[in-house]
Amino acid sequence: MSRPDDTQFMKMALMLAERGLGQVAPNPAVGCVIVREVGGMPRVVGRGWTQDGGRPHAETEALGRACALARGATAYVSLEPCAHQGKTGPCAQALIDAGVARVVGAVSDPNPLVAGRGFAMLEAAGVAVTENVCGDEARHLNAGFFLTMSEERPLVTLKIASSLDGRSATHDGQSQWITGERARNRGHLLRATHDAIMVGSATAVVDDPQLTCRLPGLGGRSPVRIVADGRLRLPLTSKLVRDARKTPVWVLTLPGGDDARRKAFEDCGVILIDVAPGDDGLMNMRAALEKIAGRGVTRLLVEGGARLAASLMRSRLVDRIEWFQSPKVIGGDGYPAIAGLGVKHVDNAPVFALRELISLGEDSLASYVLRS
Ligand code: AOF
Ligand code: ZN
Repeated sequence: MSRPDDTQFMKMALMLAERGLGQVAPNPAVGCVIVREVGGMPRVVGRGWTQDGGRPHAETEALGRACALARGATAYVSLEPCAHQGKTGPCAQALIDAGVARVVGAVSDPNPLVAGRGFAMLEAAGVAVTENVCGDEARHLNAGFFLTMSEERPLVTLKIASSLDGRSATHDGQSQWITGERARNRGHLLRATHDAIMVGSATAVVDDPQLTCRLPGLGGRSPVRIVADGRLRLPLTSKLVRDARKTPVWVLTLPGGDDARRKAFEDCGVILIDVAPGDDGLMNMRAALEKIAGRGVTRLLVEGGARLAASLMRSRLVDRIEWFQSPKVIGGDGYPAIAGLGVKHVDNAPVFALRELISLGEDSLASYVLRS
């Protein structure tokens, strides 16, 4: 049975969990808050979240802070505590050993090693368990982990920066800067909370981007950079290739091609990942995402360009859109943010639901999720 304070403390656990996004893959980002009554009032006696690289788990961290105060307390966990033996013992057992009286969980862990066993272990030891508190929020937060478990692909978030009329560049290709500094900084924050960033080869060739997180203090949080480049058009002199040894670069490419060119990329530290073509001879995006997930990516940020965005959209592989919009109007002779989708009937167009809308100076950021 849930109690009045449960939602409030679970929200706290979710906020802690969020700190791990982009840092913990392939693990989920989990938060844990341990609460006990002190003088008739609930008091937080331990907080923890999944640490960089995915270990220690959130519960270990929180129990370590609470020490003896965990006895008789309630633990709020944003994901079912694990039941398997990893580098350390199961978190469910650690909660039992610490004498926790009640565990409130947001959502069960889809990992087949856990999948209900964590809650069952707790109940078998006499710990009271309340499930499904803030379940939707917890699933939203760890959608990347859930998708890798259920569909063997990462969560795909498309980032777009466009004019008011959805153009990402003028007719002669000029795109710097459509949105202002605050929007660009926010874009860097998005990078930090994803495991990898992907761009198409045209964007990589034309813009020569670095695709790193350059926010003060978050420089170490740059994710893997991925270029979808079927024909290996990326110049060896590009910024991406030049510092591939510092921040990893993966190039998704069609099998075959020039061996010497492949070797030249590999000599620069670039990881080449072969992706089979679809019926149209182009890279099969579903297969590409499976390869990326197989290497541990749960949250993928796609930063353009228009054709990569369209091919993912056509394959129904875009889960979320982060749309930065400036108040400038470029007009129909500019480049569209998303290339043609071949939608004939409006009823067949992909539909997204607005989740959040914020102002960033004179620009706006609208966050959408795919409407299922
Ligand atoms: C928890 N708390 O903070 C996390 C959990 O490779 P391992 O041994 O670290 O286990 C990874 C699995 O543990 C992961 O797939 C997921 O099922 C669970 N993650 N569990 O109790 C945590 N991150
Ligand atoms: Zn655990």
